[in-house]
Amino acid sequence: MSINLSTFIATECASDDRHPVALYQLIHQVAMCCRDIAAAVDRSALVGTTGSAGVDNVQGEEQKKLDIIANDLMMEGTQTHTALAAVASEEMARISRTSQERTAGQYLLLFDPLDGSSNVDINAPVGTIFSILKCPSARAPATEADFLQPGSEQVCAGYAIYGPATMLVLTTGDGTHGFTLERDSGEFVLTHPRMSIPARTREFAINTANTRHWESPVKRYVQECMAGTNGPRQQDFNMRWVAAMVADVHRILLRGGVFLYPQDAREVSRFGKLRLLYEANPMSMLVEQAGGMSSTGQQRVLEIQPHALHQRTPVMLGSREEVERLENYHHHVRRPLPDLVDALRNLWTEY
Ligand code: AFP
Repeated sequence: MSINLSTFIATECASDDRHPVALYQLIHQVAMCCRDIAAAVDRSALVGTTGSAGVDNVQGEEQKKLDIIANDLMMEGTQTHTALAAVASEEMARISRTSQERTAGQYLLLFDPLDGSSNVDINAPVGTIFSILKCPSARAPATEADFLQPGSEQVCAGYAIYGPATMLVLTTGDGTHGFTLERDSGEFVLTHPRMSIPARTREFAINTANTRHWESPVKRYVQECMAGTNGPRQQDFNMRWVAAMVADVHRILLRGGVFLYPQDAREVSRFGKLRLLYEANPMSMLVEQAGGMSSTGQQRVLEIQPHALHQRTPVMLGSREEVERLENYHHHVRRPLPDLVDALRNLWTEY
């Protein structure tokens, strides 16, 4: 008998005394928003919502029409949820409060409404990434500072992938579980319980056009993979790059591999491309809950103390043995002026 998301949630509620029912209701509501976004993506070519919106978002990146539509759907679907204190999105400069009169125990929701949105125009996979935190300041309106918690504090992380099938993958700290949307009934059905990433892999994902800008440990790792049977790894590797983190991480959850978006010498003040709070943290929790690892090369991603809502971070995640190898390569290289780098990191408050 198939288990749908509502049944799964009811069972989790009954057996899990770590989280109140309100959290599971919120997760269900986020899932419904993802279902609406899937429908919007599905019909985009028919109703003229592909392509650029002609404006930049708060990060100075070009917004697609569907970035705005997906953000609106998430906001409309969650704004009135009583368990929610405030929301933060890649597409919004500041947080949005959902309730001024709060009681303790409410939640904060963060999301990237449409990850990999440039893929929409070529009918390739895109997705929504989300993270839920407890709101620490009880009985007062939520502030941006409330969101600046390490990823290890997440009570739920997940993503929806809009590919040949729409899937929802989530964790509340007890394994990573995948649900597939049954289009006729509109139900998410549990198809991938307790996903598990193999510790070993022969597949890596990185944008190799940036090779010349990487730090030496990443160059070394990729060069060794590319040397194949003739190199120190003594085996051939495959390279994959979908240009949407959701899709690359989804592949890794299903068959292993490693995904890298490292520090880039061009963006010294930005410490990587991907956003810590609503991209790297949720993906890291999902990967760890599936037995994988996630690191910056220097430290576990989930232990980074955030200092800004839209801060970026280097990410290396996936099969355990490969991420351990990457960490070893980083530890063998002395970081230039580490104090200055850390000071810059702390000073960089906005992006
Ligand atoms: P967009 O959402 O702006 O398309 O960016 C997607 C993304 O942040 C992430 O999902 C990909 O892994 C990465 O960018 C792809 O970056 P490249 O432009 O280097 O391929």
